Amino acid sequence: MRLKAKLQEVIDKISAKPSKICILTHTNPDPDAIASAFGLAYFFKKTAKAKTELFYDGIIGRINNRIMVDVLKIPLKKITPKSFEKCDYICLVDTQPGKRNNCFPPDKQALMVIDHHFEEGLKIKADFIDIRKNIGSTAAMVCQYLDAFKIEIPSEIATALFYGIKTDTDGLLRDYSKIDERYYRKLFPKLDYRALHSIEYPELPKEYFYDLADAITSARVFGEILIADLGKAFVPDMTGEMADYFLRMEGISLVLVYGEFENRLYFSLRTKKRGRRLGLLSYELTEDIGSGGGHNKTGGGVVENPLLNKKVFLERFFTKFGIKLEKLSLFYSKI
Ligand SMILES: [Mn+2]
Repeated sequence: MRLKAKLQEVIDKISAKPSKICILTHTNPDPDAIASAFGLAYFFKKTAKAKTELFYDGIIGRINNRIMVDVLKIPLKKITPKSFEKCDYICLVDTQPGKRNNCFPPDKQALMVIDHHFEEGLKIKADFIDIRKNIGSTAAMVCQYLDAFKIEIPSEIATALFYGIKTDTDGLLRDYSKIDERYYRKLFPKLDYRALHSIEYPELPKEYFYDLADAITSARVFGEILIADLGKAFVPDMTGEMADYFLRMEGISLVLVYGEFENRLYFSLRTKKRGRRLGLLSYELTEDIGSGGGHNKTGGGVVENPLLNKKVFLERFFTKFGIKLEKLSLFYSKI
């Protein structure tokens, strides 16, 4: 098997001397990135007896994700300027060197790059590159690695990987592949159901409801499109959370939610329709003013310097869908 042979080369390389392997997620890690880092660390532990450290450089915003790290005891740490010095090798999960959603110096050589996002024209330097854009989650790719070496997956890692696949594919309903489906089913008997429930239905901070109120009062509709402005979001991930929520509104097929956090504008796009290519759209909407990406039915990104660029971003979105400002109406006046 080709994949196994390629993985074996990595294992041989790191086993040659005692080494520390650092695993880096994207800036504000989602469950798929967190689970992939956790699963990959276990892979190294079992195959190479290697020491690992798990890093991110932004914030773990979504309350579910914080609880996930907490209850599954995932040793994910915020990176410091000195962290890379401690690493003999660095792996990136759910992101790639050169993408703006991670802090990895693009000229540096990585050990492994494992991702399922679209990005053209990046020159990646790594011993092992596995980038598959037709797969729904990085977590399912890590499951494949564990499977290739017949490694039994303990409950806390199974729960993390399952939640990673579940959130990235919306429970196998969006942008998923046969591989996601296979491991979603395979992991199911191993789950810690109590932990999973506490991750999926956590207590929510008051700030969550303030943002929810802002989202609802600001929401405007234009045909099947809903746009909401959170003003200042309490965490960047609130845009995704609210976009998922609004997509459940009847008659709505495309949602844009944006909000400011620490002088940057974060946005999320969601659709129910096929073929909208929201990842590519996010990329185009942020050209020269930020960064964006995603998949078919989900997209998102960041706009730098919102004072200057928020208008540019919104105008691009309005132009793309032929939205006229005066035709936007409050969503509740439509019902
Ligand atoms: Mn992912």
